[in-house]
Amino acid sequence: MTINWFPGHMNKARRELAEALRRIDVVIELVDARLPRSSRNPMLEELRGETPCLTLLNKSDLADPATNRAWLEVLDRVGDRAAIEISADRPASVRGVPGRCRKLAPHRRGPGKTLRCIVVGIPNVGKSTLINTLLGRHIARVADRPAVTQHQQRFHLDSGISLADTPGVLWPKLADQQGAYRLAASGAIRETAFDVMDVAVFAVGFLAARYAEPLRKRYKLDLLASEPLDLLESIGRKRGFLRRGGVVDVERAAETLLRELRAGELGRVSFERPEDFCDLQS
Ligand SMILES: Nc1nc2c(ncn2[C@@H]2O[C@H](COP(=O)(O)OP(=O)(O)OP(=O)(O)O)[C@@H](O)[C@H]2O)c(=O)[nH]1
Ligand SMILES: [Mg+2]
Repeated sequence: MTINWFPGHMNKARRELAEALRRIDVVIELVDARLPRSSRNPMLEELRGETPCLTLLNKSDLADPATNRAWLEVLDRVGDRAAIEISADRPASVRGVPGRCRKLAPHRRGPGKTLRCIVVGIPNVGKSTLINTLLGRHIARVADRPAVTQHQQRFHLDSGISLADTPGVLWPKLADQQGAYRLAASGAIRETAFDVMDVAVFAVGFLAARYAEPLRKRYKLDLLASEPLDLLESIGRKRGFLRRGGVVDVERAAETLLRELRAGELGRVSFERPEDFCDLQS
């Protein structure tokens, strides 16, 4: 699959991120709980140097709870970072974020000192939503599509913390094609940059392998065909997506599957588990 990863503003965002990281006390890294590895920006480690990092598994409401726990265990093992799971529908899960940031930068405690934090992450992962929850107001612009925030913007919390919202950044090369498919299936990449059919074929094949029962139930399928394209065709047939002559509209089935998967209508789905990565085995 070829994905046009790096439109002009993404390039600019990378430069801005590198620049912004120089005056920062704590990096708040948002990853998508459904794909914590593939949604993590590999450039961040290189760019942040020794600045401590709080990793937040966001959209945890859409991911498998047991898999969320498994990821937190893995992420907790890594040196100067802390990790917690959060979701926008549970503001209480977000409340601990300022305290965690303070803990990571004890030298910035004291009267008159502002803790400077930056929120980074891939497009559409929920950075602006997190900032709004922390502020208790809808100030940062939010929408369910990638590349909504176009410029860095700084906000102040009452508790002496400043937060910078940043545009989502994807990286130019992706070594792992599976990762690219997961990102596209999760909604991190603009639909104009990939082939919907390709990604839906990946997604339905993945669901048949790991979430067969929810897939069967959602689309009222008796048996799951072994070929992903046949699966999409049975979904289209069940939904009555027929073209003239009774031919199934497989494209419409593909779009429907991706939309419903992203909205959580197939239940809580994690696209990757720690055991899928050999370097994460303990
Ligand atoms: N289910 C779920 N949806 C969320 C969560 N957090 C954010 N969203 C939704 O995800 C979409 C993107 O949220 P934004 O806050 O605009 O994401 P962003 O990271 O700022 O995106 P860019 O500015 O485009 O990089 C919106 O539809 C949010 O409502 C969450 O915890 N769970
Ligand atoms: Mg945003």
